[in-house]
Amino acid sequence: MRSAKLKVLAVITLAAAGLYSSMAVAADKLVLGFAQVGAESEWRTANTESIKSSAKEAGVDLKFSDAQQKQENQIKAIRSYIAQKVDVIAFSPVVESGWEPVLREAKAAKIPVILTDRAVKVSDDSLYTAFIGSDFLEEGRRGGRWLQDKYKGQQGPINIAELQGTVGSAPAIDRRNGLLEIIKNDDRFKVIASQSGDFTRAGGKQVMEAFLKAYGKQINVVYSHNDDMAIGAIQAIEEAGLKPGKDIIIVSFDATKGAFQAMMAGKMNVSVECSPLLGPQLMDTAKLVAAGKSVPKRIVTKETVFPMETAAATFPSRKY
Ligand code: GZL
Repeated sequence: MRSAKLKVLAVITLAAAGLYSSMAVAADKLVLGFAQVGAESEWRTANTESIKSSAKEAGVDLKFSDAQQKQENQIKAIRSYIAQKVDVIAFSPVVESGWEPVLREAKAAKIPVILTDRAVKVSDDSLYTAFIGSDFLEEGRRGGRWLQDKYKGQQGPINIAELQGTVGSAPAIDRRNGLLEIIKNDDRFKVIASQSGDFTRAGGKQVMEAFLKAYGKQINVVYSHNDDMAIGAIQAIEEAGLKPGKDIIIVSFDATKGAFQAMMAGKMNVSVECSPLLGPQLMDTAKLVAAGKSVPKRIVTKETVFPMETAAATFPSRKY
């Protein structure tokens, strides 16, 4: 009887020890709550993949949500991470404004917040610990400089139809401002139309159809804030019997696989790189922040410009 009781006691002790050690292991795992914008573009899909695969590789317990491009859904997700008492919160803000209340709640709960991809406009930048992402203003300047080189020595007018990204989002605001900064002193260039296609292919096609109806062959250049809208616009241009990349020059952003395929087909002239592969930097930064280490407030991703002429040679090495 005694030995049986001893055996039971031993089993319970071992099990408890086992449970404890697994809890201890679980307790060691960083818990990161990530509120993603949505799944609106090829870029976003690659960004989500980078975050999920990097979390796995880094041994991070990732809680992930997709807001379908709605700010209220992102705020809800952040609130749920606060309630779950995660170690770190990270998100890609769908628009720049409207984040102060929920960021104050995270601060009150002593949960650090890391921004990835897009920035926020807040009165107190202690509400977030770090921002990992591209310099969209410089991306816009790169698009403007490419246009200046393309039209070097040529007469105007050079009429630009602009496909804007999500209204109020940092990439849409800054890719526009970067272009305007470069062309403001070159009166050959004129933005004759500008409308949001919300970063989606369907949105880009729909807006381009309207532009073609209103301006037709007056349009010399499409300046699209991302490849998905540019690919939608390319479809609309072809359906109108015009040749994208020749009759209408296509300037785009992201440098996704879709852009390389369009450039290799001669239908897109340039894509300014905007890397979605932010996962590894996010995991490294989250671990440092959770360990109470200091991290740079601003971590800028390194990027370049891909013209159609080099697309075929570059494509095999592309990761997204
Ligand atoms: C840019 C990112 C943008 C991409 C779009 O960092 O926020 O959102 O350019 C995506 O393709 O939808």
